Amino acid sequence: MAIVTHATQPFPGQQPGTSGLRKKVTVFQQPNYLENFVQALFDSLDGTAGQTLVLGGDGRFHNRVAVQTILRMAAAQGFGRVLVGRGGILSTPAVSGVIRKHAAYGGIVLSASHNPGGPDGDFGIKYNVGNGGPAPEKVTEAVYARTRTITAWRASDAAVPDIDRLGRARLEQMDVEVIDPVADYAALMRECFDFDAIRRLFASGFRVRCDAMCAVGGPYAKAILEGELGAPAGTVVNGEPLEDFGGHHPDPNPVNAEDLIAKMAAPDAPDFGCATDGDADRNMIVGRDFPVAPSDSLALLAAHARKLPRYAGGLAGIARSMPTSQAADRVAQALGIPCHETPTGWKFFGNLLDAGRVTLCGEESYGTGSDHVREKDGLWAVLAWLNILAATGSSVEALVRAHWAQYGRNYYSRHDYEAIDSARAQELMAALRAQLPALKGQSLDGRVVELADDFAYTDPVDGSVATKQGVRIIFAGGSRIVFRLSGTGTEGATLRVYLEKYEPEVARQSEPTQQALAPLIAIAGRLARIAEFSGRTAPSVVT
Ligand code: VG1
Ligand code: CO
Repeated sequence: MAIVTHATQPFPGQQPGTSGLRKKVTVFQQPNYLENFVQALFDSLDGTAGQTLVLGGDGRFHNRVAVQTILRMAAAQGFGRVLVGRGGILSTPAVSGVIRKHAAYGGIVLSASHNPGGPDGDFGIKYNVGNGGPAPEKVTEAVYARTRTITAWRASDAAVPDIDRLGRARLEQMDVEVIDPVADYAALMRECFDFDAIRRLFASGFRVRCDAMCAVGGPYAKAILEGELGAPAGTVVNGEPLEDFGGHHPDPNPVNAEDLIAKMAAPDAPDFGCATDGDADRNMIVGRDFPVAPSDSLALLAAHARKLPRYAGGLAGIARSMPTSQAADRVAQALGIPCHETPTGWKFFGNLLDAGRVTLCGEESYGTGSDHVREKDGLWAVLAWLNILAATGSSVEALVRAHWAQYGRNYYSRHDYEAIDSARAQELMAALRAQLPALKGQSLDGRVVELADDFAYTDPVDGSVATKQGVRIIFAGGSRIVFRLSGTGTEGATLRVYLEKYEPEVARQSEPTQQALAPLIAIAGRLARIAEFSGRTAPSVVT
């Protein structure tokens, strides 16, 4: 068998976004498309000879084809070993954990995460570095630069070993080790949480509905919740990963997980509801008729972290993405620890975690995690909640309301205008930016603008700078409006408008969220001329 060099030509637009390269499946199916990107990645890595690579994906359509191709290319690149999840399956947090546990060089995650799948859906590829986290921008930029000059890719022409059977085989000089996708991850969860306490909670009759959205979280949730923790069979629903996610949008928010929201609002609702996304790094937590805002979830986990074995010694710090609400900041302040504000995307948390500056991280987009891996982790968040509920004997709603009473409530919502015209979206942002210098000190509907800028971030560890990370308008008293364009969509542009209002008074903490935020929503629409630029009179998704 031989290593064969295939001539190719660059494809435009192979630029990784917020989290890897995401395109329609049909784009990835073009000859050389995936190969070019993977070769560009390999070309920009140093010293891969003899090293270990981790490989797996969320099982969406095209996953298997891509795994086979990448195995052949990794053999040509001279990797010593590839650890591949059985059936090509590994959740994003599991990849991160496996890279760390086995001191791998890095890993490749095949997923477009929360984007829909299937032949007409999306596919994606993401590279994680040796700390287990998403490649920082200097790596993704080097890969993108290479995709623009690439002329050839290399692969073994040998048959790829069976990836459905655990064990070790050879491909050229490389070992292909097919691993149980769940084992290492489950071991890590046992170190983080008090499994006995959660077992007792289930034994007491506590009922959970865990919706894996026909995505990769299913096998993990089944093995851990039903297998280890004694939750009754049927606790995990939609637990088989399907290539098209059953035609659903595997994004755990109240809009896409409406079935879970309905079940949790029914008279016989379980005590706790949760959902995970396509690659199982996101989570949604729902109490009885009580969805928890992700920003609140981060703040609450931080406030109760000492009840969780891994975090019993306290937290070094917290980090949240800029658009995430400031609820966590208040907890950090009370704990006397720093709270870092980073651009959107988990890659910006990596340095802070590696440097030991933060222990918990979170994003408003249903992402929460900690220093146990370098990705957000859906099932980790679910288990953290269950552990806290077991330790406090409280309901979800009671816990959240007690949190608000102590720290105040940050009313929060995100409005998405999806698949709008890209050029018009750019114009909208440009027009907003042009207004920024004049906004400071102005009063908008009686609210004084304290700060108006385009968020820029200097990484405190390596000094790298990220600019244009979102327009933010901060009012006296802490209310905020943030505007940014999505970096994960595959159709036109998506405008995200993030709205936040702080309310310290318990008596005023029970208003419907959209009502509480209505004055800010009106200001946002007017300032950004959303209807005019987007051609829409209402957002397509409100979370
Ligand atoms: C979105 C979210 C962001 C998240 C990213 C990847 O990015 O807003 O918080 O990190 O998705 O999540 P954007 O650029 O579309 O706003 V995952 O679960 O899709 O990889
Ligand atoms: Co995801």
